[in-house]
Amino acid sequence: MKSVVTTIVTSADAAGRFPSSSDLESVQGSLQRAAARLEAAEKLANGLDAVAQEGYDACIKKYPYLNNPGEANSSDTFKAKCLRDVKHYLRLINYCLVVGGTGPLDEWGIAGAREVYRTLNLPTAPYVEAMRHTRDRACSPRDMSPQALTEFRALLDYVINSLS
Ligand SMILES: CCC1=C(C)/C(=C/C2=NC(=C\c3[nH]c(/C=C4\NC(=O)[C@H](C)[C@H]4CC)c(C)c3CCC(=O)O)/C(CCC(=O)O)=C2C)NC1=O
Repeated sequence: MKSVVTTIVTSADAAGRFPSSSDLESVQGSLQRAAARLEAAEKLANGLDAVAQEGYDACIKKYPYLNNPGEANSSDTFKAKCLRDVKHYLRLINYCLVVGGTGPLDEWGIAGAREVYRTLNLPTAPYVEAMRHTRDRACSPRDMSPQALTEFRALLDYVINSLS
């Protein structure tokens, strides 16, 4: 799985050189933020179901037409898949917090996602809204420390930007 460490070592290796001092600085920066990321991962994991449900509810509230006949939230199966998808993104964010890189999101949640959603006729704006709601709703110190919240929000923003 890709992490900041594997990414840097692999690219230095591919170029046939040792990691440069700026490479090492970025590894060091990532390790310094590791405690905050792990805190965010733990808090998110504890609340994952509730956080996903809230994000899902917020996106359907913003786009109620999705409940109309034939639309993507119109049956129990579709509703369950939508909630599951929101949960998938939060879980991928959780993995990213643990590894310290965007690899899991890139590989499983972003690369090729647009094509899949286009083929299934699923709009991406509701996904973005679920992530935006989660980002704006999360707060410190209620949910996590300020540093942990910064790490969590950065990954939510990453998904928002990638699917917008
Ligand atoms: C781990 C990463 C991962 C992701 C992200 C993922 C997404 C994903 N969502 C899917 C379906 C789906 N996703 C939704 C979702 C929604 N309905 C709405 O109203 C909203 C627009 C949206 C929720 C925000 C729906 C309705 C389907 C079924 C569409 C269909 O069968 O026509 C499918 C097609 C396969 C299936 O039906 O399960 C994939 C691949 N799968 C993965 O493995």
